[in-house]
Amino acid sequence: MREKIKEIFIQKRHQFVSGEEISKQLNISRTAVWKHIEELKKEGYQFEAIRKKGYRLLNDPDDISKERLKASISTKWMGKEIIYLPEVDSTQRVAHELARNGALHGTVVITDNQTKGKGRLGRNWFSRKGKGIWMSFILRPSFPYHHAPQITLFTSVILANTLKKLYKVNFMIKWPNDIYINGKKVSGILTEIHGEQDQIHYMIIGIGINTHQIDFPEELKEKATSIEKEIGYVPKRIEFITYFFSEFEQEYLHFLKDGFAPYYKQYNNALYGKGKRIKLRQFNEEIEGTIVSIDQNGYLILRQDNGREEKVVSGDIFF
Ligand code: BT5
Repeated sequence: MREKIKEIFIQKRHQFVSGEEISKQLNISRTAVWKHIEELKKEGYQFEAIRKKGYRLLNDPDDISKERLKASISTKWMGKEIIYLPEVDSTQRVAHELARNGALHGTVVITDNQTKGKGRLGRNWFSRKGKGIWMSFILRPSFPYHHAPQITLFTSVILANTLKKLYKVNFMIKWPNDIYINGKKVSGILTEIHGEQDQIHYMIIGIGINTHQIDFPEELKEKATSIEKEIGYVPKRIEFITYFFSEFEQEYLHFLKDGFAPYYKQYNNALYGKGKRIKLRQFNEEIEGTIVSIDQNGYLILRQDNGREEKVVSGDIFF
């Protein structure tokens, strides 16, 4: 209900809307309308209230409701179908459920508050209410299973390009799936695939981006940052999402046609930790070496102490 009230105010921005009008339109009592408005104020909405005229919305909070997203996005398939949930455990879970039930390629699940965000390998993703972009989208690609890891790398390039274009800051990519700025993580990507050896039924790409967080929990303080913290002003989530969807849709066509090769140079230019000595953890194994680059397939090339170069398909890097 609160979402609907929000939309009435957003649509009639700069005009007064009376409590009576809303109560009639939504078939709820005027006391209920008043209570919702009080709650909206707590979310950052500011109203001017004049007796007999009603309420007028004064500010433009960084809202990502479905109507707002729909009005802003002009892509053909990416985000054409949007499921906005004010709160959810994990957008990944919902996207899997939708995909199993036949949801379309490009369907997006997005939330303002994720209570049990997932990282890779069972790790947690911290997603505070209103402080980031927490979304998952469904892809139904025609390429074979073994190309799937490249889509994560491709998505990292599109994300880094979006951040660079909108905020003029140099974002780095930590192989394979993290976006870094000034040595701290600002975004992570989680790709999950459902399919068989030679065929992908669907993929879910989950993206978490810290847009507004200023304070992080103790365990993340040293390693996480947000766009706002880095650029010094409040970014608009809707602007980011709109730009990212349009870039992703456009570039995805090239990716389908030419694969990862056209993007690997951009990835290498942004590769975090090039020339640094690292430990790479893969399952229960650890390899040490120096990061050289990534190759056209998206494999990480590590130089070992004996001078041999090793290609790595997956794993976690520790500096
Ligand atoms: C990732 O995992 O980086 C993938 C994160 C994907 C999150 C999105 S949000 C929308 C969608 N729905 C979900 O449920 N998930 C996806 P990984 O590489 O495993 O990194 C996880 C690690 O990053 C954690 O163990 C923490 O150390 C750190 N971390 C957790 N939350 C963070 C945050 N908000 N910012 C920066 N680092 C964080």
